[in-house]
Amino acid sequence: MPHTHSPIATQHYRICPLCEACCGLEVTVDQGRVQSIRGAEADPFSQGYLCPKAVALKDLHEDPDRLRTPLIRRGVNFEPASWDEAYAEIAHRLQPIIAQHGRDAVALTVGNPAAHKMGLMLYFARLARALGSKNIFSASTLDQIPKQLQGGLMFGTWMSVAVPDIARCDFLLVLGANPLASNGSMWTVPDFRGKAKALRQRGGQMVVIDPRRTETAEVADAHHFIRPGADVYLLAAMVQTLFAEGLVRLGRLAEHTHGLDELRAAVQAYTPEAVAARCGIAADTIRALARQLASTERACVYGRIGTCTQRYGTLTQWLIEVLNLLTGHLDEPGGAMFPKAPAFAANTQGQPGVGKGIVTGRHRSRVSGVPEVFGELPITLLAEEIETTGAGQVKALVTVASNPVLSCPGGPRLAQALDGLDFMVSLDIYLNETSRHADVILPGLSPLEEFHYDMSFAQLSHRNQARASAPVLPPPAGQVPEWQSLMKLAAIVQGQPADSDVLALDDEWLAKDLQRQAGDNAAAIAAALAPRCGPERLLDLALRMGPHGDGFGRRPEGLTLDKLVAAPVGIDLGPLQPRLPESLRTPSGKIEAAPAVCLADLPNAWAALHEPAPAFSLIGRREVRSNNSWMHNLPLLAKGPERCTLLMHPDDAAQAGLGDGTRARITLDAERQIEVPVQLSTAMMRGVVSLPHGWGHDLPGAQLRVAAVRPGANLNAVLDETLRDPLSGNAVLSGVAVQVTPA
Ligand SMILES: Nc1nc2c(c(=O)[nH]1)N[C@H]1C(S)=C(S)[C@@H](COP(=O)(O)OP(=O)(O)OC[C@H]3O[C@@H](n4cnc5c(=O)[nH]c(N)nc54)[C@H](O)[C@@H]3O)O[C@H]1N2
Ligand SMILES: Nc1nc2c(c(=O)[nH]1)N[C@H]1C(S)=C(S)[C@@H](COP(=O)(O)OP(=O)(O)OC[C@H]3O[C@@H](n4cnc5c(=O)[nH]c(N)nc54)[C@H](O)[C@@H]3O)O[C@H]1N2
Ligand code: SF4
Ligand SMILES: [Mo]
Repeated sequence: MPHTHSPIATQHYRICPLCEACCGLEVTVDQGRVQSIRGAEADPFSQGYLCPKAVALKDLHEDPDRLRTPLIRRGVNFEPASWDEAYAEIAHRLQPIIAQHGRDAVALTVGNPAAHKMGLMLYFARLARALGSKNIFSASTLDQIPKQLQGGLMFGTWMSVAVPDIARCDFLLVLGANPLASNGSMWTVPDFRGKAKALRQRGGQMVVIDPRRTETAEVADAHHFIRPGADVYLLAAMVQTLFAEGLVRLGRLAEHTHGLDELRAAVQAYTPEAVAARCGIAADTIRALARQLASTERACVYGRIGTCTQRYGTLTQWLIEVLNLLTGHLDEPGGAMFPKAPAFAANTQGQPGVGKGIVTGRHRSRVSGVPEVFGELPITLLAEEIETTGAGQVKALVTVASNPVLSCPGGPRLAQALDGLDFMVSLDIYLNETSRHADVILPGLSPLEEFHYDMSFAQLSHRNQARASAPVLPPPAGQVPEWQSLMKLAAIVQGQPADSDVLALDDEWLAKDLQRQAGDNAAAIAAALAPRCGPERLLDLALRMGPHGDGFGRRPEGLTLDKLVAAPVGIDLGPLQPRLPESLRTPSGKIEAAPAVCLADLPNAWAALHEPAPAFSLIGRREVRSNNSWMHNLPLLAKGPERCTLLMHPDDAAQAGLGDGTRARITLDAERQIEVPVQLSTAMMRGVVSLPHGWGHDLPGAQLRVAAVRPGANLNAVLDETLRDPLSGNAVLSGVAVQVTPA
């Protein structure tokens, strides 16, 4: 619902789409321009909190480098084109590739911003379904897929993710996460600092396990360094301790749990003494952590990206939830609880308490034979699928809000592979490191021009809530919303003409979905959803069919999108409530405490226990004024000290002949080296160095004028794309063995 420019300043409520905290913002607009951005005090969920990135939404909106018109490659240069020309070019180039080489010849990638734009997320799924290619890739396999696999294996859906109930927690054990910088992940928790402070003020404790004494560790009661990649050993030894010391108490979940005997047997050898050296944590400390967890009434273990992006990422996620389960902290107030999202949550659909569970490996990648997980293949395989000739070779690519040249290990190899494609389309708001390889670029709207609802993050919120925000500013005349571009692509890959009517097609697809879901009621539901279309119509449908919804008249007091939009800053749905066994969707109707694939991988960890420590382990980090690869072009965030620095302990640096501000060369092998400035830090564990990702903005052909001034170096140019967690396919981004020498 675009506004017209009003002569007086107007205030608009807006949920920030830049990270998982989903803060409510108050945006003041005057004469069609953003005047100010503040935290919305009245927001029941974020209560006025915001971070500096929110204010940069203005910079993003006004960024002259942000694309506002489609681009078509003509020779070496891009030229602006009309939407009709761009779609016609796509149909003209893509359809023959599909006709000649089949559907698998077209690959899709989708990136992180899609999780923050409902139109991208819903309609990427439409495009993937229409295309029917095996070659679907996403940032999930650089990130949280081990967590999703664990939730699926233990509880039955890919979003069966339990989050810490921090408001009632008295002992929070944090591994491989730095919410003070990241503002939380797979856990929507605005103002983590305030909530951690409150936890400590009521006498609770927070303990952080991390190879770096992070900003989060600084506000904790204790911090323990851990050797990168050793979390599986630490956690297994904590589980072993619980069994050995008789501290296991499942409480009411005992009758709903499968596999305790297998679990006990599997961890038997993992005594604290056996793993202490590998972890770099004393056996007594490991036992004390297990005891504290068991003896604190309201406690929770939380692990995030540092615990996912490892060889044993899935095992690590499994053991974290096992600890919560065995100590009676799963699904209990103050522990790890399942949110009940008002829309789109698989664990609120179908029969309560039992379901189909999840399956993996329904197909395998062509070159390396790696199994599919959650319908996708590891994005680290994309380069080889493009490079390797033969039937099924990837010849064309559509990237959707993804920048794998910077975000994926082996970035330079992938960049070269992209040049070998017959055709590439990027849906992106910038001409950047990845989209510069495209033949056609289709831009999206500024976030301030779009309706917003957090499909994923309502499913991960520390408190149940429903919030949506209307566009703050009208989109420029003629600009096409991204869901319509995705719909157009869906039509094109199905062989329909480039001038297909996407609105009619959207109606048609919805009608088919409704027919499947609602049978005889389909027509009545479609009528009730009118006149909305696109993502907002799908949201209304999901809300009304959801656990708080009006059920199209069955519960007249229930939620609808109209009601949500009418609530100025959203609706608080209260603290998290116990949901087990109702939220289970496993075939057994039980919590699977010992999934077979985890039991089968655990001996591999044991076999690797005594692997020697490398000279240096390279890990990543996040910084509050940065966000993955794409916010370095915003002046407000780009200013300040250099951020792409290698943190290194002073003693390690001295031994390596490096000093503060000198340049280091990081070497993986002969082909993979980068140079970066050193920043000395006693917060680093000895033998571990830390570099942020998302940098390396000096590649020719990109148009990021602010970012290019201080481009930084691409961490993923030294990481190895062949290293993965074999269960989930997630890339190993942490704890990679490198050499560090003077440049
Ligand atoms: N070494 C290392 N690598 C990592 C990580 C790490 O910790 N270490 N972290 C990983 C993680 S967790 C993630 S999520 C990935 C992220 O990986 P990606 O999703 O590939 O990368 P982003 O940097 O988020 O880039 C998003 C792209 O979307 C574009 N974009 C932004 N907004 C919009 C929009 O509204 N519409 C469209 N169409 N495009 C938009 C940007 O211009 C950019 O090209 O990186 C991963 N890579
Ligand atoms: N400001 C900002 N916020 C962001 C992002 C951003 O780029 N910038 N990115 C967003 C995205 S896409 C995501 S996925 C989230 C991620 O959110 P978080 O998971 O909180 O991510 P990080 O801040 O990278 O914290 C990971 C921590 O793991 C530690 N670590 C590395 N290796 C190991 C290990 O082997 N074991 C243990 N125990 N710890 C280890 C690192 O030192 C680091 O402190 O952040 C989101 N929010
Ligand atoms: S914490 Fe995240 S959601 Fe909140 S204002 Fe900052 S970037 Fe936006
Ligand atoms: Mo991420």
